[in-house]
Amino acid sequence: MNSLTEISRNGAMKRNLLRLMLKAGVFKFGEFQLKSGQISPIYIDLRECIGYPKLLRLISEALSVLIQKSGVEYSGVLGVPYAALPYATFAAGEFLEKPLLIVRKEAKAYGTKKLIEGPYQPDDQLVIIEDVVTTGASILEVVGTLKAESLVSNNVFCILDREQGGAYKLYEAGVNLHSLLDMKTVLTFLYSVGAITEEQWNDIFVALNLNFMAPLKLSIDTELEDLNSLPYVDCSRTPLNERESLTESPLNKKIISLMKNKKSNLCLAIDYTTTEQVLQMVELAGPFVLAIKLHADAITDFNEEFTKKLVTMANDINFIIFEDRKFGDTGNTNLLQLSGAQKIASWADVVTVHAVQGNDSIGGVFRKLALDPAYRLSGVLLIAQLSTKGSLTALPGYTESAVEIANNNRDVVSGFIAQTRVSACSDLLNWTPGVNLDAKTDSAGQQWRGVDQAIDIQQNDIVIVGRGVTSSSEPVQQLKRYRQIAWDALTKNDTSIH
Ligand code: BMP
Repeated sequence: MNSLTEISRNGAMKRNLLRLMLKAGVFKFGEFQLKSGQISPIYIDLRECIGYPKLLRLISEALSVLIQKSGVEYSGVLGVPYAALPYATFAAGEFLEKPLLIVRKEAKAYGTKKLIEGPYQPDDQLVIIEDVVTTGASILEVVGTLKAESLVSNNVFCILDREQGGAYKLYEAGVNLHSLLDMKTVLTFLYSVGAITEEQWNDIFVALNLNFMAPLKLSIDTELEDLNSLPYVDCSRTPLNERESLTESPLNKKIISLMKNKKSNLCLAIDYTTTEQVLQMVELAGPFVLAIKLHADAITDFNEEFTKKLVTMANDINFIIFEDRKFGDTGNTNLLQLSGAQKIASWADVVTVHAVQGNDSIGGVFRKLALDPAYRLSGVLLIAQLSTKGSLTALPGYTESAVEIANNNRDVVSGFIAQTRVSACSDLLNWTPGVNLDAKTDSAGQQWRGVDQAIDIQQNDIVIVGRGVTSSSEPVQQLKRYRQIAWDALTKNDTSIH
């Protein structure tokens, strides 16, 4: 698949980059004389990028992701002056959190007379950041300077490979070139969005002496450009059978086994306010769902008899009882709430917990009850992202921190409440609210999307549907409809199921 149409953060990042570059005037069209004497109808001026903070940030982030994904080991980031310095500074300081080094063009005639600035020891491995690679000559010069100081630098990360032989020259010298963009990607994008004609495409290939290829028009979906709506991790879904045996959490083993038996990855959110209404709906929904989600504190006549009936039904019809309390206090208060008036830990299989309270309060308290057979509670779902418009869970670093807490507490955290897949660990389940096949928003900040978006594109596992079913005059029909669509989407490429 071409990276320009990839449904992933990587694909979206490239599309965003190219769109912003186009707006910033990076691609200039006209008649430009090249070093070779050829006349080119395009001139790519990456220097324009630093004038646009959003673009500068996005390029630095994309370079950082490229470095992280490469698996290369390194102790510092070297920016090649001058053009690559802003990106290297941003990438090293903000995204990679590694020391920045700079190689001077000429040694100072006074002071330390050093050619390389920044902290280093002999034999340190560095990654090099460059803006554009044409023939590779200037990179090789830098590599030579570093070698003279016993520094190793076999990997260069650049924004654009002009495809003028640079990659091969570097390869011959034992240096790998990793580029965010190459000329063919740039030209395919420009042609696809109508910024260049077929004639210009041909002229550019000739002028730049590129290996010819026929013009390629891709349909580039602007709806997929919101980075936050795409999976945090690029991974294909592991077959359910494999996930069942991988997971060490008894709760997840039960959930996955239920999913397979009932052919359902549907959780119904019953947000009714009386026990009678709730129990009636549970009876209708029980056979079709994997889980019933409640807000016990919204039920005005909540009582112990209700929870007894609920537990009996859950045991008979086989579903998970999910109390969506969203605990978010000190560990001690969580504990009091779990065993307080509503005795949540004694009837709920799983509860939601806000990551905001931090690792210790989550791990300590919930583990204590979840691993104690005296309580029904056997796991928690961490809120990694909320579905509401403007939620602060979208602030940089929040979701990643929630994932880290989950990783530290794998015996008690069974998965996430999120909008998009947030972890590559296939034993952690991604539950997603904000699903409705017939409406987009309510009047209170909720944002809904369809099952295709939630399961296919955003790689979630379990859909949480509320009013799509509970406000319908024909709830059973809706339950059947949601269950079928969600199950088909989850299992369509799962060979362990068919
Ligand atoms: P509905 O489809 O009717 O909007 O219901 C969604 C349910 O999921 C509600 O119970 C809500 O509290 C819950 N929820 C949500 O909508 N978004 C979130 O991010 C987290 C939730 O728990």
